[in-house]
Amino acid sequence: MLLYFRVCTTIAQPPVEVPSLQPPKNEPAGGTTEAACLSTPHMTHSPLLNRRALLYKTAALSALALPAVSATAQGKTLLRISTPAVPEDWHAKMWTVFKDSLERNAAGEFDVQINLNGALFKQGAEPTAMARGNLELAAISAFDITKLVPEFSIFTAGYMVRDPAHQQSIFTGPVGAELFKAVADKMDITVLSTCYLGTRQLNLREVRTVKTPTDLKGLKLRMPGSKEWLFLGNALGATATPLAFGEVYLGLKTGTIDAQDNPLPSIRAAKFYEVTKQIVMTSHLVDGLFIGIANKAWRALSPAQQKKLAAAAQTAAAFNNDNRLQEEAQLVNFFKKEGLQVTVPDLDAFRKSVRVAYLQSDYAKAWAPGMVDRINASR
Ligand code: KDO
Repeated sequence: MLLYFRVCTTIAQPPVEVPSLQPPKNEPAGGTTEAACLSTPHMTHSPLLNRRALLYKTAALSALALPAVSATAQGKTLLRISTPAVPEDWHAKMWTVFKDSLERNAAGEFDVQINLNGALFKQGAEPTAMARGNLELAAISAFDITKLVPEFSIFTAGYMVRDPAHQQSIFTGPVGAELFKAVADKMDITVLSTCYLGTRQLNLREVRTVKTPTDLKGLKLRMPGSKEWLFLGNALGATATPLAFGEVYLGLKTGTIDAQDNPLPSIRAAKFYEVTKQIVMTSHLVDGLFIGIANKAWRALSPAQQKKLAAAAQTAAAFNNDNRLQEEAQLVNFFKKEGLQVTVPDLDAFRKSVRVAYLQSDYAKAWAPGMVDRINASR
């Protein structure tokens, strides 16, 4: 599986001419995201989406007045990266691998600036920062993409993707190509590779018997700040509450939240195990991040530079994927040694109830006909 996984998704997107339609939301780091404040139910063609699209179009058009790409005093092409990831996590370390690869293969051509911990842009604000010409690269989530590409919400649905190999087969195949084309058209972002963020599990402050979704009733479960994330938390049976990643440790420590969900490697890297007592192996989301570059920056590169950059993104994703998979397989033992209880619930009960919640939701209305079957059939 590890070998298979090494082959990262690389989708060479055709240049996109139309300005993209993405809402402005790159506010200074910290606080909850714009989306967290928007609690109206998701509608494919809701007035909210139209307003968002209009605001985004305005931002994109004004960005066209800016130089196509930023250059440093040394004449290097500036590549700014922003991520909420903590330095210890693989999807933070992979950016150093990306930078090293470019320094090796394109010496003196790029100035790669890596900003971790959401220090440059707050979590989820990266796509708009890219549209405004303030950021060149980021690893964006399906949840962020869904805001402008509603059909992408199929990858925010619990239990849709079976496992990491299935995830790679989807995004290296025709489904991935189709959806990344939509990302390029609507967000003006070229996806270069797909990273496995890990399989999300529940992580509780106090020990609780959890067999079925009913057992999570009343549990204040922190989710990232958007209505798509909150939908997932509520579909699991808990009471979802939004909080930025950087505030989760304190929230667990002080008890303002009862639980959070993240893949095991992130629970280790962000040290959430220090302030929690249980991990419930719900495996509810095989989560991914997509390394994307703003098309304005992408189009300003020569074909040779594009090739080197795409290769660096593949190398970085492969580094993340391999290490994360290896670590994920060993972490249950680590958490047990740290004194946490690791329990397995009735997975069928969770799967059934979460699937029903999504299939009956407005999200499913935006999924292309037959897409669930195509995803299931991806090998
Ligand atoms: C989180 O906030 O729980 C999450 O895991 C959501 C992901 O989409 C991603 O933003 C991730 O945080 C950050 O990269 C921090 O690991």
